[in-house]
Amino acid sequence: SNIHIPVVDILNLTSPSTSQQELRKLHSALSSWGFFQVINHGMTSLFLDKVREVSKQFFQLPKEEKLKCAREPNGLEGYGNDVKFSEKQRLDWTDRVYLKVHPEHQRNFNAWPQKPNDFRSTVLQYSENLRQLNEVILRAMAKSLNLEEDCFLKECGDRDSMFIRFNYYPPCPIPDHVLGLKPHADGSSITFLLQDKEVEGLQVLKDNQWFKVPIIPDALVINVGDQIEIMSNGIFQSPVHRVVINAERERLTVAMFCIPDSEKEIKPVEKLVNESRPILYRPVKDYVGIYFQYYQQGKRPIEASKI
Ligand code: AKG
Repeated sequence: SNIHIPVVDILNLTSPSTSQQELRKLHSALSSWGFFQVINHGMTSLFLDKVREVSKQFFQLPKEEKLKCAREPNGLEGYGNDVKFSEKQRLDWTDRVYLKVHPEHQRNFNAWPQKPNDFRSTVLQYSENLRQLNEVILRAMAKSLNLEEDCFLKECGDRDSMFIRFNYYPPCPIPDHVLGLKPHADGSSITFLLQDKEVEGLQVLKDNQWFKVPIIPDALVINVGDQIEIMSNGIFQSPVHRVVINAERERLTVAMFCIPDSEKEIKPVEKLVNESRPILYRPVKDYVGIYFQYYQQGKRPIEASKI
């Protein structure tokens, strides 16, 4: 079934008189679904189409061309498929490109597609837009919890990173037997997703049931990841989601993961801990490192931090 995840209007969050109603909507979306969609985020429909277009053009290149930016065997960035870590594992039906876009000095352009020609400039522009939007969202989230506006933001700094993942799901002859992406929750603080304009596939788990995340063409889908679940002492829920695939149609999405500095300790905000809401998570460092270990063992990484 479809879900009615709230659609939040950024203009109502950024005006001097931030609308209380919009903040309540945000709070309720994040505490029940962990997902919401945003409109009026400042990027035009034309620009979002451009992001989708350069991504799709890359995946349509001949294999030899794509392999020029192939992920190294033990590497993280570049072009490749699902990472294989066990013989028993059922691989996700997907082609991907994974790149670190922030901080700027850590960009490794050797792993970036050289074609199409405007791939790099488009992705850099998109990343800069999302870096700014991330700040707006972090402020709004803090306000919706009655915290100081910069409460989450001051935990972020120049050493925080942003990774972009282009997901291309080709049509699959046996879509009922394979997934585009296995169930998981994100290890990020926040994830932004630009969905395919026409083909659905993203589903979110709630009360043991899978719900489709509907397409709103010019909106961005946002979900919180485990690190915000920890900082919010569990008030905001990092949702488990998966991707189903399609027998006839290809699907393309672009995910951006915002990740706090791995040297910093992540822990519940003090003001969100009290007698009626005891502390639920212990402090963690380098959550993404823990994340991969747990994920490969088939466990939910957030369990590593639960008290
Ligand atoms: C991811 O890249 O982690 C996603 O969840 C992608 C979701 C999608 O392709 O709809």
